[in-house]
Amino acid sequence: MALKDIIKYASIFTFLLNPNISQGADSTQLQINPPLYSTLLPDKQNEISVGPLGKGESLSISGYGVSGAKFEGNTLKVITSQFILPNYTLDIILKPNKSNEETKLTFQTSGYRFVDQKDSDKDGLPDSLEALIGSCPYNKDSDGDGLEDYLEFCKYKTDPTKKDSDGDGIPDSDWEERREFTYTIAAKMMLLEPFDIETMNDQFQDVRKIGGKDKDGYQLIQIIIYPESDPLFVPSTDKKLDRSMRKYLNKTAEMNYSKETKGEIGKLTESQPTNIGKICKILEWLNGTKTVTKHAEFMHVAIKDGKIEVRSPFDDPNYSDEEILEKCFIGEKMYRMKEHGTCGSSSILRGMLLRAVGIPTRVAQSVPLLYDIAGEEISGEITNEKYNKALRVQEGRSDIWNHLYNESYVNHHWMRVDYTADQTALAYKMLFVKIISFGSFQDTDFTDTWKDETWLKRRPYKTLEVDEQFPKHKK
Ligand SMILES: [Ca+2]
Ligand SMILES: [Ca+2]
Ligand SMILES: [Ca+2]
Ligand SMILES: [Ca+2]
Repeated sequence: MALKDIIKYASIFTFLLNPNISQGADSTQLQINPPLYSTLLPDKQNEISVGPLGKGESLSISGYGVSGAKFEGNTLKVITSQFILPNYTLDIILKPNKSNEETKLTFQTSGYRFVDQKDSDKDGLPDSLEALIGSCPYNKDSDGDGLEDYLEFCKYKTDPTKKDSDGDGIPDSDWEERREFTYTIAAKMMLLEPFDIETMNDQFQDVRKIGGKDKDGYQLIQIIIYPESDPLFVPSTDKKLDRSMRKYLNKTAEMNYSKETKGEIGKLTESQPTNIGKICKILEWLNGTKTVTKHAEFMHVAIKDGKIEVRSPFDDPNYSDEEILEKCFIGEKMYRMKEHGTCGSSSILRGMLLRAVGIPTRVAQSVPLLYDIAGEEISGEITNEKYNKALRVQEGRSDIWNHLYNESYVNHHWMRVDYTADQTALAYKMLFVKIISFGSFQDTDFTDTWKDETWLKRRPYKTLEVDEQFPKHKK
């Protein structure tokens, strides 16, 4: 295959692909940014058709978040593992045969493809996509049924142009009715504070309180999880911020950063014009940092009046409390040392870095939907093979199990950013229930209810009942 052919065919898709081509001795490296709207979905096969390939030629693919790739005929199937959508940079390595046989190569990815990014009503769906699905580009809720076009399209899979998608007389907005077009898991959970119904309602969850506080302080919550939700995030160069988001750029006691750090991170991300490009760059940087096994967990530490207080001492005799705090809880220090502790600590460092480049970011706390503790009874079960494997994998575990991550505000929606390390498999399937999102540990004190010594006696969360529902209608 001749290099000119690659350039020629790749450039056909310049509105979707941004090829940078370099030629090595025996391979041609074609670096593409997957098309803006081609969402590469975690744990799904993302197809990129390449070819036809010449005899003896082969292609391989690698990139951040790519966990595997294989060819079927002329289709390259890419499997991605990280829940960061959708702007991966993939390196496609083409090994041409030596016979100079002419081969044409085209790149096309599955998903949505659009030329422009204009989003007149700022609902997260670009005008061109709204034209395609028939919704109004100047109205966030085209059919006036109370569900935004964006959520009907990405989460509920109902028709954004009909108040009553299945014509049975019950509007789409009905709490149960909106579950009929996609697979959902319903659960009843008991939660201790802190939790927050407002931030619990997001692109993967519908949540409401169904009871008051019982004598032990638990409140009963009903939650519907939409694990098949495919949020759409359009990479944007727009720097204008929704006013209410400014507080998620603030420096805090833990997400602090110096002028110098801001400058360095700015440099690191300056090659990326879009917000999602910057997020990817920062995640790549974080991948290169070290995880330390110290213990400054959020349940030991609180922030009062901007001062970090250690509520229960850390258990490492080799380090002072102050040193452990610096390694695990203070953004600027972690950045300088290129170190961080567990997920809570990573969420501080990641949050700090994203804020430093002007992307509003907060921290989210989540808990497993099901927890395997001997003798604990939960009514109902999950038969969906895709999800039941992800449940109860923590067999025998009796310590506090939870996961913190970040959410960044991108194109008028909060986007869940990165699920790290061993939690990935569980968390990206959304079978962790998000219980609260917050701008700083100053606003949310976990130390009263999340003490590990009282864990088995007084767990902060407990699932009583689960119930799944497969879609009743095909879209
Ligand atoms: Ca729109
Ligand atoms: Ca609607
Ligand atoms: Ca509708
Ligand atoms: Ca209906």
